[in-house]
Amino acid sequence: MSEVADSMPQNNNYGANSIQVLEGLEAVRKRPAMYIGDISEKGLHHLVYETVDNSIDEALAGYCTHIEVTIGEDNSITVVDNGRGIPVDMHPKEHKSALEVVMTVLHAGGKFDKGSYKVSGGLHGVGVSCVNALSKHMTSQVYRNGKIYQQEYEKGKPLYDVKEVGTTDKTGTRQQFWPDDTIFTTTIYKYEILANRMRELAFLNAGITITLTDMRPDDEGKTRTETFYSKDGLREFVRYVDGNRTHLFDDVIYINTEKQGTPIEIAVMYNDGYSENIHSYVNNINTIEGGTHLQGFRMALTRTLKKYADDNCKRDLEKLEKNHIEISGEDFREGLTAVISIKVAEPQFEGQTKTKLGNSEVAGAVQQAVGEALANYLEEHPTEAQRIVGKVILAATARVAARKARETVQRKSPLAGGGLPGKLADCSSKDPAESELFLVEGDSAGGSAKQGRDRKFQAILPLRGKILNVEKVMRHRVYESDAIRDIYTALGVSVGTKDDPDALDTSKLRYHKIIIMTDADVDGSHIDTLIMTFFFRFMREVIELGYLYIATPPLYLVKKGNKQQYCWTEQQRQQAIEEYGGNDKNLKVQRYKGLGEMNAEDLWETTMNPENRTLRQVTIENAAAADYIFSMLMGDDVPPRREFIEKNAKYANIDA
Ligand code: 0RA
Repeated sequence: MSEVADSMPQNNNYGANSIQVLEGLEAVRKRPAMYIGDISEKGLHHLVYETVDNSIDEALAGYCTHIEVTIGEDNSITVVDNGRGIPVDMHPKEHKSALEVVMTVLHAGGKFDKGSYKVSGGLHGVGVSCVNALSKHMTSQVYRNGKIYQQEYEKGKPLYDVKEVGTTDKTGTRQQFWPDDTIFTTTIYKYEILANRMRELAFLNAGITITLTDMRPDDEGKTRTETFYSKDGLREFVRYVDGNRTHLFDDVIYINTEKQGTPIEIAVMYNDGYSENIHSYVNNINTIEGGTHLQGFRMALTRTLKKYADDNCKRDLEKLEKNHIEISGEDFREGLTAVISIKVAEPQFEGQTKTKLGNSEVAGAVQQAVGEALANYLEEHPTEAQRIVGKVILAATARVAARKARETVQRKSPLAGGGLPGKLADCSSKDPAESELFLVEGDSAGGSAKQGRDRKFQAILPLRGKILNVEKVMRHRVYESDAIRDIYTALGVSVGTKDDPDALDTSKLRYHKIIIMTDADVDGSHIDTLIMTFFFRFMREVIELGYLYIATPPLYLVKKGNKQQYCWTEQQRQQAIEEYGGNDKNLKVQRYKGLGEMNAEDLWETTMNPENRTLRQVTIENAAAADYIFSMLMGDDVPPRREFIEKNAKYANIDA
């Protein structure tokens, strides 16, 4: 994308000019998804990140300490910082105020500041002019030179030249925008989504204070404010995400250095769990698909720990050898939680969601940094080093035991060799794109679902009772669980992680909609969570591809004579009662206690029929926040779980 305004002369040649014309803000409004990812809730929140990122850049340059984000009562967003203020003087080439150029020209963000390179930036790094283009109204104010300057825009077009509107003794920038509801499918901001990102930004950029305020009154008429500030940065971040787990030792292994011009910051903790949780960032962007920085980290971890064990733990290794157990890379990462944050001047983002770092030079830089720092740590902390090695040996032993268990289970299974589980009522279609698998709580609801479904594209797998809590058991228990084996054999894949020989091959998935269908009660919600935890820890790609859903069965049936209505909320129930002339004894309100109480036809009409049903798609807004929440919901510590459930019950249709 080039830095050219949308007012280039029109001509009929398909030359450079024509292409550049398309790069104006009109192009952003024509194809918004190309610039901000999508036009749904995700893209809507992206507007805030894009705006805040400019202030973060100003902070990283050393000129800004406070950023205030406010959700207005009218769902506008205001971002105020105390930086130097965007320059307002005339831009030599454009003959416009620099502020106007920043606000109306694509990619003009860091153009005036030659001293520092722009390291922050939203996922798409498109600049605040995109936010402007996608807002029905935007107001920019700059506090600078003792004056307040202002310009307003509609759909990215200035309403007047930059003007002075007052005086001030402060410096900084204030941006307020109202997202365009003709572009976005929703313009209602979610506090939690913004809070998770602001918390993350505060951890990633130690020393910056970010406040988030929601002016929309809640049920009790109250507004809400939180301040995010981290003195210790990643050290605090890793303690926070791993806070619900029990640690091998209390230390955070911390690295903060620069190698080959790449600033590298890493914090590591070891817990007594079985999963690997690495959260990696490049220029404050969560690289969920990993990349070269992660490669370098893993390589250094494996090599350094291996060398330490070879030099210091000969006896233990001999024992392993006797039992024909070889340590593999993943054994070094069991129970490891890490946050990796690096800054790259010209990042190359690859992969399906453009969140995989491709710069090859980064692997070596990170490997060197981690290799040196970790070797030092191990030498200086023999007790902690012993605990890590002990854990690695246990992991290797358990992994070999798990493989044996799985092989035994597969041999025992009459369906070994690609067969499908006996409980599965499969669909006739073989096209994954149109096929749906319902994971149904209980055999009786499973029966109704089998009768009610459209067998052409809907398959049913009944699950008896609660599935295993994978957060709390060793891998082999996961492989041995009947219900979990039924799920992955029905899906046509095997359980695994990225480096595992049984890595998930998503091209083999037999269904592209996997729909969890449980009762609308506490047990049902618990089963939803257990199944989501399984997918999050063992088949995260299924969620990332958008294949996991939750069905929403109705809560009530309101009936009078031959009229009836299904209701999903208390409000709908009241409305239906009113419509039918109020509560006389001829009126019947049935509360569905479970799916089993619905007959096959009702279940089809309300919950399974694509024409009528509402599916909730399971998404990962923020991987670090999800890690924290899953480990908390499934962990041992009761008080935080109770608090979370009490706070969120009203969103979840749970009646306890
Ligand atoms: C370039 C130069 C200067 C400030 C900024 C950019 C700037 C941009 C934004 C966007 C949001 N908040 C911001 N704060 C500052 C100042 C150059 C100078 O004063 O010499």
